[in-house]
Amino acid sequence: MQNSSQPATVPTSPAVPTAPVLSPEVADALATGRPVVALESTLLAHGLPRPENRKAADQVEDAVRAGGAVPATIAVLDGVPHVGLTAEQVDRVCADPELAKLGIRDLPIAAALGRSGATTVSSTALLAERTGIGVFATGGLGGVHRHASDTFDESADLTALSRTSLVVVCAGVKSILDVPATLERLESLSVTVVGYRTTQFPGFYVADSGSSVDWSVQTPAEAARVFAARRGLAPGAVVVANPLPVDQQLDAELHDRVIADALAAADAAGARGKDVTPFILGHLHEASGGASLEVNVRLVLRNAELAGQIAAELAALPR
Ligand code: PSU
Ligand code: MN
Repeated sequence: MQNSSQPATVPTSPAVPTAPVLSPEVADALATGRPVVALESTLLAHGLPRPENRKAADQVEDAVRAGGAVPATIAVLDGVPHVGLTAEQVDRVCADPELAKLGIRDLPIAAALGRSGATTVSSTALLAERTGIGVFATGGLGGVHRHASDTFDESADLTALSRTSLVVVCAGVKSILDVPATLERLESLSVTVVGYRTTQFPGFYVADSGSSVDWSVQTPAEAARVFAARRGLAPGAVVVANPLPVDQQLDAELHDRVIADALAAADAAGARGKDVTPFILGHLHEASGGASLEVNVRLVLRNAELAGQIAAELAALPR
């Protein structure tokens, strides 16, 4: 992985190749053992509005660099998974309103039919791991939706993280979800979860979700060591939950009000399946007058920088 002298070679089918194409910068960094951080594209294409998403895409990559690592934004273009995008490729991801949202189960269809799409936490984690990238930054994980006992709506992110070996830096799970139920599922799935300098589990737009976790790490080096140990023991992810500082969070009263509105609107509109999360996030950004958008971008940038620091520590560990 990060300290090997060659980029990872991944199995691929001669009938329909699925091996990711690496940008020259990412390929070089992996070949020379320099730190790399994977970034997902669904949060750009489906989580943030156009045209603000395009600026955010550059800012997130800059934040990874500020943390000390090479950014590798991941998306599928014309059937080919790309790890590390050119500016034109990022333009495509951010501009196309028809771009698909691809979880792991959608990747073979995109590959076989030559389709394009943004990758979620689940599919980004899979492609990152196959490429030999050990650290991934996002905003908030998908999880168990409220009323999931009726709808069975639980994000594929959770099961993906149970079998994918990498560090995921996030601000908890999106606060539109059932956070306690999501933490229970992460426990059942044996996903390692640590708070970053806190044992209060972050609430995405707000510092504290009201749920706690058992463990915290104090430094990027500690997070890297936890992952090194996890990798030595069993496949699966280490979630590093990085809260916003209280003075940077979304106003708590506004938060509760707009989330209740957004959930009701999603219900009324009959949003289903993978449209639920983008619908609710879009509604929130409008209903909060852009306040939730600003906070969403801010937390992603903080996660990207911390991920860069963790990747740098990981690259410095002996393999
Ligand atoms: N983080 C954000 N915004 C987002 C997401 C994460 O700040 O839009 C995306 C991720 O791609 C995650 C997806 O995988 O939301 C979850 O979608 P679903 O609930 O349909 O699994
Ligand atoms: Mn879902």
